[in-house]
Amino acid sequence: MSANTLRSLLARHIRVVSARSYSQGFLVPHIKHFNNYNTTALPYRASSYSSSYSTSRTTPPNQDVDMAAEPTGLIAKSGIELLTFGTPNGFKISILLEELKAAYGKEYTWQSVNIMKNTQKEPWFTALSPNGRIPAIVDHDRNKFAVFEGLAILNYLARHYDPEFKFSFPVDSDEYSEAEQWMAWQHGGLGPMQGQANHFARFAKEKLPYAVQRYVGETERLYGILDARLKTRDFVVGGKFSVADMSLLGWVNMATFSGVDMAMFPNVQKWLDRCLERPAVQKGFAVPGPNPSPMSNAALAKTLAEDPEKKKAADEQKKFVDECKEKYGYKYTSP
Ligand SMILES: N[C@@H](CCC(=O)N[C@@H](CS)C(=O)NCC(=O)O)C(=O)O
Repeated sequence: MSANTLRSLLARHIRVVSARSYSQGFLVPHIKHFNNYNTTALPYRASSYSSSYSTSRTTPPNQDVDMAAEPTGLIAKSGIELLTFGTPNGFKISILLEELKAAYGKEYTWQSVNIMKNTQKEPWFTALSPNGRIPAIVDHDRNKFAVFEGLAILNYLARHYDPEFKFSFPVDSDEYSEAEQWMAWQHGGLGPMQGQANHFARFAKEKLPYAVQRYVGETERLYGILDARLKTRDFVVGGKFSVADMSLLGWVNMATFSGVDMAMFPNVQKWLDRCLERPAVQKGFAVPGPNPSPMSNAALAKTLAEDPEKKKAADEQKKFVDECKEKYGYKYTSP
């Protein structure tokens, strides 16, 4: 088969997959639960962006891969292979890989693992990523060494593939420790809290006011911490765009969806704008695509400006969250 024929066949497959795969929203723990979620309160139709995602992979040459199917195993023979999905935790890694590509010419391969189809629970995947969640990487050049958990992946990639510390810090420097602290804070705080805010305020079948105000409130508190950190800095650590920023970017880029009012956090907003100016960040957000994601702050703002019905739904959602806060006497405080 000629390269051109193969290319056109793959393109056709990609379109077929795009139309089929992303028919429901993401950030949903298990597909079997999703059918119960009430998506009418969402400021967009969950099915409205089904055609714009791609499950295509950056396929290394001479590989025979069925592009129409969900991944069933690794496809690369060399370099880094990223197993990901269009979520805040997935973006952390595609952003660093795009930065490494731009800075050092390091190529990588990615596969889209549809978490709504529970592909991340398949034995081949959990053999690489025991927690059954994306993201995960495999380093084919280092004996297929597999790494799971965003923080560990970012640090692994930085250790092995950022020799000039363009996006990281020498291991014995104080900045290394600072970056580690903020990345741990993201893993133990901002990510889980914002994830639960999404779950209870957006997706849960049962709307529990206590849980809604608890998680949206705690998320706001954490944004206050980040805002204070960024008051005197352009980036989270060491005056340069680093793994510490990457670990947070995907989450902050969808803060509005989670019920966070970005106007309360001007330093975070300026930092986000600064990061989004980087071409590699834009490319990272496009894996697996689309970019901007329908849940990003920018896409949501556009949707709400254009669609009065969705604006109405969003206003109702905000009113609901405010009522939950009032019911339990929640007041925003952040040191
Ligand atoms: N602490 C992990 C969190 C990973 C995570 O929660 N991934 C989500 C997507 S953002 C996932 O795979 N969800 C599917 C599931 O729960 O089965 C990290 O930062 O890598």
